[in-house]
Amino acid sequence: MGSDSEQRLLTVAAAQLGPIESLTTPRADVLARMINLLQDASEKEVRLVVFPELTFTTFFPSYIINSPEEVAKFFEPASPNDAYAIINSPNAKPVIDKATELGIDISFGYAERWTTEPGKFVDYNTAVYYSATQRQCVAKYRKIHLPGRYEPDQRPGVTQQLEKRYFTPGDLGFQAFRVSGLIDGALKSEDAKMLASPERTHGKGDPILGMLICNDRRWAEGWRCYGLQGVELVLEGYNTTAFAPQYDGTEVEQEAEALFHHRLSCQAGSYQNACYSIHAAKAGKEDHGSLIAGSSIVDPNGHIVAESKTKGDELVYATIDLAKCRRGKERVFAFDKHRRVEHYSRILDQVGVEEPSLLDRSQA
Ligand code: CDV
Repeated sequence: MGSDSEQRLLTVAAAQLGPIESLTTPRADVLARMINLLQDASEKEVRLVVFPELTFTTFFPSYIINSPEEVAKFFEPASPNDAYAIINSPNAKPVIDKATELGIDISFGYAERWTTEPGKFVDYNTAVYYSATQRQCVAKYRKIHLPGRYEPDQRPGVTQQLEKRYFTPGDLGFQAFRVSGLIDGALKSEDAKMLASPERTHGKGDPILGMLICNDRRWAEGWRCYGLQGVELVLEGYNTTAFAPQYDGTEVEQEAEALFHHRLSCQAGSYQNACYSIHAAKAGKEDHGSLIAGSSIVDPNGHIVAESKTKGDELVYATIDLAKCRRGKERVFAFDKHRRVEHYSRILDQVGVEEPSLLDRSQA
């Protein structure tokens, strides 16, 4: 007998993008490809589409760009006066308009230039969630675990990863959010007032979502922050290097290993937090190197329910039942019953590794 009797069905998709070849690939080309994927999603009755990290451009942090004017071309302006300016940017608006017309919610990544006062800005690697029914963005996430380095690797022929040069770590934390309009009959706060115990609302309201960006999916800490808010669906876009000549292994070996670690992270994160997750790649050979595919939808038991078959533009979709999150949340990962926070202080107090002291020879 499961506790997941009442279905909460939702058709969702990862919109994998094939390569965006170079720094000068026209945005209009990318927008047209995204619109095609949305059209495809509409024909499949998809309600929510996730696009990759830095959706609109090639993965520019793989390039050494020294001119601030050139760097600025990759960023979208935002400010406290208009935190979601992206939706009116000509660089994104055609996609927003299409999503609104089709009634499909979308999440996508972009480079955000946050200006607090003239001349002062902070650059983030950002994702937003746009609700088609509400005609507005309802959530923003800024990438927290930035990989790579600030100074370029000077060895000839290497694949660069310069996210620490172009972005500041996100400052918004892992804030879960609910989205209306996705699940029929969702319990609302007014209804809950009639219930004796607040826990009886768990798993019955509008879906609880969280966003991660690429490297974040490898870090259990972010997943667990969402898990502790009852997350049911994690959205994640990525650009993951398939091959870098400076590392060991042939192209085939490195790509297989990168895909293995990608799947391992997504499947473990979903299982250990009893949630679904959607993962959208930018894939294939761009000018700076190659990126893995492997866009997928993962269920709360850690199984991949749909996965991309190509390295090109591809819609990976599935109808999921959010009620299936309840079993994990109420049994193995019933956090309120089983977590032992008195032993977890190291996770907050310590950043790097502190090994136990070396042993004496006498202890050999
Ligand atoms: N864009 C990324 O965050 N890429 C990292 C690589 C550099 C490890 C990733 O986790 O896929």
